[in-house]
Amino acid sequence: MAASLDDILQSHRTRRPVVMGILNVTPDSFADGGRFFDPAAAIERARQMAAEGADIIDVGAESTRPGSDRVSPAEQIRRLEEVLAGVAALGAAVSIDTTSAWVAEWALAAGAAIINDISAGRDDPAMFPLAARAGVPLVLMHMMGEPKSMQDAPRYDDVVAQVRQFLAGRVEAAVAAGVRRERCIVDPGIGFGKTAEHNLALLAGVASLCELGQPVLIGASRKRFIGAITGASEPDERLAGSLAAACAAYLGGASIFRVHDVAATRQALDVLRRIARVSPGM
Ligand code: HH2
Repeated sequence: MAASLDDILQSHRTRRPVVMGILNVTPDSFADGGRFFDPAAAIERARQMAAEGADIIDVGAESTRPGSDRVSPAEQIRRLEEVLAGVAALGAAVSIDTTSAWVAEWALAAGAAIINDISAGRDDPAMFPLAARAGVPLVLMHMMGEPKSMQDAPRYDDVVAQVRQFLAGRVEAAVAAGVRRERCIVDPGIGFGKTAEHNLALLAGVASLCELGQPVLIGASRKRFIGAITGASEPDERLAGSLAAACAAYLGGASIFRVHDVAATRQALDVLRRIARVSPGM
């Protein structure tokens, strides 16, 4: 059974691993760009991920890979039009990966139930009021700079402390705008304005992010730092490294995982959860 929205928002307490499958309706995402641009292929891919145990299908129509250009809200809606309702009918909750309140509002009306905003409400001042009005879970992600330029020599004094402080501030800003605190999910934004060392520090420092008291989401799947460490140059060669990152983050307290490989992640985290249950020290 896919997790309910309540299960998702309680996952940091229950330790239920929540798997969010990635569906990019884009011609250019780094790992699967173009493969699911066709609406029928996109819905079929979502159906497969739901069957493999995805609790959430994260649908995005704008690639945010390093160096990417922005996609207008109207074009995002055009790409999503023939896909979203079909995906929402599958049983898993749908999250809409956008920084535009207009796109998010359209997607919620078409069946989405979660907003995934990688700008954490900074791109569009209408996003927090929308999330408050709609009463939906809201993912707030850390990003240094913006996708076009974020990998140009990012620098931090203490990446974990700075990301934590940023996320705490965005939760307070969302709450001030009327979003209920228990509906805020935080995400350190692996790969968004971070070197490989920064990403590793954040994965090792998940426990500190969990102290904010919100569910923590981690999106490390197939990302470039795994290639930098292992030499796996193609994104689809990075499954084992992606699983290691998800497992490490789970042990640190993260409970929601945005991934390309749903079946493998589901299996790894379900086994890890059972081991953790019989091992009080884990
Ligand atoms: N990463 C990407 C997109 N959206 N959302 C959250 N909350 N956390 C993430 O880490 C995250 C995200 C990366 O996007 P892109 O480069 O388009 O590729 P893909 O969607 O295949 O991961």
